[in-house]
Amino acid sequence: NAGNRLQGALIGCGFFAVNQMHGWADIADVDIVAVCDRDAGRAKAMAERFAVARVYDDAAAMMRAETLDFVDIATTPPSHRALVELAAAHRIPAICQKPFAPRLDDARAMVAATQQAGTRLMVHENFRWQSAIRAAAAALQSGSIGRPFFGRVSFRSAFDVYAAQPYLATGERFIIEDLGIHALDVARYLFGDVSGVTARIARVNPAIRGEDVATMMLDHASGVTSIVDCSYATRLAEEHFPQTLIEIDGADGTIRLDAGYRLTVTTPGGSRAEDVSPTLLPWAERPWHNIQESVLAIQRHWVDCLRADTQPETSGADNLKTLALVEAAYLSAAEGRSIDPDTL
Ligand code: NAD
Ligand code: 89Y
Repeated sequence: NAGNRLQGALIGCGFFAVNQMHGWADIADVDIVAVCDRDAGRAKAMAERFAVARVYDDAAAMMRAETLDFVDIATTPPSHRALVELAAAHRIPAICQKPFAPRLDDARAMVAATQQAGTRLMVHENFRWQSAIRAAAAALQSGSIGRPFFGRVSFRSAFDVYAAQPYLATGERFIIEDLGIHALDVARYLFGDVSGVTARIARVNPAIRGEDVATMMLDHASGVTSIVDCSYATRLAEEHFPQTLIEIDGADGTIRLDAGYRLTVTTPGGSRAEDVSPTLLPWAERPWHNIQESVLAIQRHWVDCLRADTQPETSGADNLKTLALVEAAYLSAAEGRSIDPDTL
């Protein structure tokens, strides 16, 4: 196509997709040529807002009619499998929002379908792309704190997420599947593969159906033990939504990513504190700006991978390991024992 620009299409024009559309608008060599939502009014509104040429209420019709370099699936999980399989059938590379699928078996089938089609698949697992989290990872990888032995990835808030995402209040599963999944992925990103998960869950808010508190302990093959804890029932003096806080203890020092995007690295040579606040993109809205910046970062990564014909960091195959941690956590909480995610 003209000038080797990439032509993409958005599927699902709801709450979060607006960020993805802003992200695409910021990437010079991508054109979103069509948008689709089964609710035609939402698709039309998104097309008008972002000056998109064509509008569909049926993804299959869109994939038949358009010549696409990729589709960006921003629907809620129940539709993910059918849409990824549809893209694979049309040999169209696909990005799929997290949670990748409602269950591990669906996700495995989605990876198999894209592998058979020979098309790329990336899960929009964006938290590891937040600049503050990248800064903590770079400090760890520099080796300055020595061999890590303990980690904590923590997300505690009382922000009203149900207002913009009402479906979060009605599902049988809530915080591990929706938010803990990001924190579990960050733990994998920092400390590597996991051989054991022990979890406890609770529902504190009586107005929702699923769990809004989860405390998980992970055994990493690297020798690190990590705690991944998340809560939407934690009222603090200062609301930190949507910041992920990180603690890493190593043989020679420590790393702390504290509230307010303050990164402190302590080594035998002393302590160094740095402000690693995300860039406030022109379209961003506090407090969402760290997530919004990570949306642009992961979408740039996708374009780089398509251009170079390489696997994205959070490919479908990679994300099976994060989704296995979600399943392991629910099973551990239900049965009160530690679960090896490789047995699922
Ligand atoms: P939403 O309900 O606001 O929007 C989803 C849209 O998809 C709706 O307009 C719906 O009509 C449409 N849709 C559903 N099935 C469809 C189908 N088969 N074909 C076409 N359209 C279809 O949901 P949301 O809050 O925007 O969440 C969407 C996804 O984004 C979820 O998976 C959620 O977990 C994820 N999310 C990710 C982040 C992040 O930081 N990565 C943040 C928030 C939400
Ligand atoms: O859906 C969730 C996500 O992915 O990031 C925060 C969120 O919007 C609410 O928990």
